[in-house]
Amino acid sequence: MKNDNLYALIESRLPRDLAAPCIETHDGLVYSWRDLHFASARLAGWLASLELPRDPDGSAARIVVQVEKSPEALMLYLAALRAGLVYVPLNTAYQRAEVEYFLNDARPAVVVCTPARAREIEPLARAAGVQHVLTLGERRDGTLLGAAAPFPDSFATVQRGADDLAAILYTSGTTGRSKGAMLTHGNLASNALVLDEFWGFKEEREAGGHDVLLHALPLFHVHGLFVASHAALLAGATMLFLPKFDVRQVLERLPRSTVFMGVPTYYTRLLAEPRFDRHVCRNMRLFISGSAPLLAETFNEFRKRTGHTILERYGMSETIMLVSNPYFGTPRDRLAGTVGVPLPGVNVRVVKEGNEPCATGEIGDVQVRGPNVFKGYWRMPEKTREEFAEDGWFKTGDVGAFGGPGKPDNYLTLVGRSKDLIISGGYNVYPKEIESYIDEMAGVAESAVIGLPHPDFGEAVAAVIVARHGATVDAAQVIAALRDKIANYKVPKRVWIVDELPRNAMGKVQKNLLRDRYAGVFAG
Ligand code: MLC
Repeated sequence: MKNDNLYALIESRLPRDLAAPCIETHDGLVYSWRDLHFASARLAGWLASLELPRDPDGSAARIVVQVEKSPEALMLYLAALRAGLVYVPLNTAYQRAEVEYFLNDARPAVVVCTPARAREIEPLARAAGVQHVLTLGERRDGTLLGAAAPFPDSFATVQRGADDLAAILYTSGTTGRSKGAMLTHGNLASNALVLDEFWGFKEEREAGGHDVLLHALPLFHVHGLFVASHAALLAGATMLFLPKFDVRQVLERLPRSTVFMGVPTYYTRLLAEPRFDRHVCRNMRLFISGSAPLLAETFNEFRKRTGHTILERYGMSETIMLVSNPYFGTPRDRLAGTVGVPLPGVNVRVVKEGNEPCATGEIGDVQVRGPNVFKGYWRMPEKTREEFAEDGWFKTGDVGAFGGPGKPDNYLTLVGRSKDLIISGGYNVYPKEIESYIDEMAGVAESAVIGLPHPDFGEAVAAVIVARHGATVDAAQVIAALRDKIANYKVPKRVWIVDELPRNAMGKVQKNLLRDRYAGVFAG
């Protein structure tokens, strides 16, 4: 019987020479494919030995992981797949209250956190009923690897169907409550296979080439974990692992690399570096950008400086990748300002009221259907129903058009969002969540959180606050209080205290006026 477990696919693609380098770390350690396969087997063996029962509703046990990036973190993800558990990665920037929410929502059986935060996280995990709490540090420290050490370096990957859950990714929502997007083995495998061909990994391999992926993204979101790592794992490519994006380290490694993936901030930071030029990029075949809109200015400057044309693509936690500019064809087929064409097997439509299709060039809501589309939000059936159209298409929340002046009819351009969402340095921030924390603070009557243009992060979070009658609110204190509660990238970089918020005739806060008023504050 065919095993649809994603790891079965990865295993089938392991290079014949298992001694070949799979991951090279920033400090010069080299992990072979054998290391990856064997270590993930030991970890899977340990996970299986825990004999974690399914929930009464049939859900497989969850493992929540909040650790820094390391090869072992990737091995742990692969081990969770192999053991048939549901992997739930958390951004390391999440603060206590955020982690507490995720633990109570995901109800995991196992939690792995950093040694540095064990004292803080373990009590939260125990309070959420978690029996197994282990730690994993960036330098193979912590309790996890010791627990797995006695287990054999082979493990028969657990049988899973395409529709079985592989991961839950938390995405914050318009209501301020984060939702867990449930991704199946089938979602992940189908997307990885499509990208293997669409982005030329297969062609490169078949032509006898060897891709080297410079991996500078975090390992807890779709971009770094699913798109970048899966691409390399299926391609047998070597990954040069950086713990985080660092211009100097990227410049040092680019001459040895063939593929790089990043958010637009990575590209603007590289362009700010005079040493970044054609020579540094001499072995590169592909630069991919995603997670946030790439400015045409960055696209053009990059082409001028390096001779390479950035390939912009479009994805999200709920759908992994859905649309991409082409790899094959001429670089001129990659169009600045568009996210490209629907990926093979993925259906994308732009609709207006009543799900009526829009004409070419007409702006409407972007919806998607296909094997990449997630199964729904973890234990939120109503939310899931709301986010799907009656005929089963997923409403992305993005607004855009196919075609239009000067663009081929099958190219999608995104022009906005129907949801109130800020994307800062490639991270999604929902204003409602931040507003709910601010509105709870003493002396605050109400607040409006907005995204403002920012030269480094694309957009930055800012807040406009009205104090209660007779109360004073201090902007610096608001920022300091938020730092303890929410991930650092969500904390407003500027806070203004005003007498009132602009409202329209319906009483709705006019955030567009606030965005106009403060538009230039981060400029330059
Ligand atoms: C860090 N800071 C940010 C920030 N990242 N502020 C706003 N937005 C961000 N994204 C702030 C911190 O709060 C801190 O402020 C200061 O910058 C330094 O922190 P740092 O951690 O040292 O920053 P740095 O390493 O420079 O990080 C910036 C970054 C990082 C751009 C390299 O944010 C990053 O790697 N982003 C990628 C996100 C990503 O992977 N997205 C993919 C999501 S998947 P202070 O005041 O405390 O000093 C997805 C789907 C898809 O969206 O399609 O891909």
